[in-house]
Amino acid sequence: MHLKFHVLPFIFFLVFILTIGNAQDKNVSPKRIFDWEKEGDAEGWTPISFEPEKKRFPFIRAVTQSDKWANTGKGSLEISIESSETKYEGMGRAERSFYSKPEDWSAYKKLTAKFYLTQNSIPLEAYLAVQTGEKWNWYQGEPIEGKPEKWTEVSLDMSKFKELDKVVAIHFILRSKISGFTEKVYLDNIELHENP
Ligand SMILES: [Ca+2]
Repeated sequence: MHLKFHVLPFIFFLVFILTIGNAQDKNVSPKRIFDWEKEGDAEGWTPISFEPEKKRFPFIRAVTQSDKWANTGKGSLEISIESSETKYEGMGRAERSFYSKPEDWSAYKKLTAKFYLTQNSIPLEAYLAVQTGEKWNWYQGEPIEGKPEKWTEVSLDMSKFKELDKVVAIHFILRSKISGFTEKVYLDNIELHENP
């Protein structure tokens, strides 16, 4: 009979630990929102479309679904850069807009994506940006340097963003110190995370 009183608290403790463990498992699994697995489907992504900003981010000329490289599955988004040989162009932007139907990301605190540079790629940095609300609040992350023949993660801490329940656009931005080149960069596995 005595044994019962010693064993019971232990069992409660065990159940408590298992419950906590399960809850954490649920929190850490991210939600994948873009992975470009369907042939010919760019999943709504385009080169920059907002006319007034094109001067600032000119050098991404085309985006297309591709099976050449992949971080998840078989496909990714191929981003084609063509920077001017006659004037300096340091940045380019690919984007997916939700203006017609804003996305609710209020349950998430971090956005991540992976990008791939080809073997002889010129040095390129990448960062993510998100726009929210009717006033198109702009939030951007820190630029990360890519590595040739490697997938590099770029991330954006969204924990302090306003109007995250009305996300109107997501941007992938590339920048370069030199100009006058053509290059292809691959983007894949964009995920939302509940934890920052
Ligand atoms: Ca993929």
